[in-house]
Amino acid sequence: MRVLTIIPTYNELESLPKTLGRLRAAVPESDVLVVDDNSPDGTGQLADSIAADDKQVHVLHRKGKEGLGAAYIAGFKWGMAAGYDVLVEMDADGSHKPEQLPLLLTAVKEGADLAMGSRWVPGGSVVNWPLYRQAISRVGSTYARIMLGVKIKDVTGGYRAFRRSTLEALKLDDVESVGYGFQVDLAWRVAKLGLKIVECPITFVERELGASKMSGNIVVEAMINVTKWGLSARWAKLTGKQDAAAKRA
Ligand SMILES: Nc1nc2c(ncn2[C@@H]2O[C@H](COP(=O)(O)OP(=O)(O)O)[C@@H](O)[C@H]2O)c(=O)[nH]1
Ligand SMILES: [Mg+2]
Repeated sequence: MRVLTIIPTYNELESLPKTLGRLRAAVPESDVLVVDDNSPDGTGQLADSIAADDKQVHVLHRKGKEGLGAAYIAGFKWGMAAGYDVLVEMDADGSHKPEQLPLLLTAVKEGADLAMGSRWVPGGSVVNWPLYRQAISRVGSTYARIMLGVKIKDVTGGYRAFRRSTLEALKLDDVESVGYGFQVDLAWRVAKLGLKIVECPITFVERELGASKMSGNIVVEAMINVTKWGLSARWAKLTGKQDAAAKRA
């Protein structure tokens, strides 16, 4: 299995080298793609200098900050074109412990089409995460679970391993959401296709360096989208018609 771990970055100058070092040590067989949105702090250049010394590290430079979703989609396309079998999503800030990546990769090896790191299954946990962030995550996940009828406990989580065929089955060009909405959107699309999703317990550690890019707008966007998708899927069921949202996969 050729594995590519995709790390999106925006101003992660302090965190990125630590996370990359841990990842390369913990899972040396995984290649890495840093997707940088022209970070003003020079993260992109730092990634280039690391890549110059390590042929398993690659960098994709984008013109400007277009959000996490757009960065991942560009990374997925790069990885699929390069022939990887498994594509991993991992934050740059150390919140997703590289040492736990083997859990996700094992789940994929054992048949999962999508393995998701989960804070909210037995064995999962959060460290140093402010209570208000935990509340947003738990309430948001529960709301999405009810609205969309998915069984996933941590549907906004961003530590994931996709089997290549899973991404090939999704219409990636239709995915517009950013931030949490993007993660919910992808998980829902995979669930609707009836593919096998496995949640693996992880320990999510709040970043020690740098600042979060999550904003109120991103949370509101996710809530509005989940409401729209859920209502339109229900409406389609009631009227017996397939609506645009229900057809999307
Ligand atoms: N390329 C890119 N990366 C982003 C963008 N927004 C966030 N990220 C990265 O996405 C990951 C998660 O973001 P973070 O701010 O830690 O979100 P939080 O953990 O929910 O507070 C980090 O690696 C960020 O650098 C973006 O617009 N473009
Ligand atoms: Mg973070």
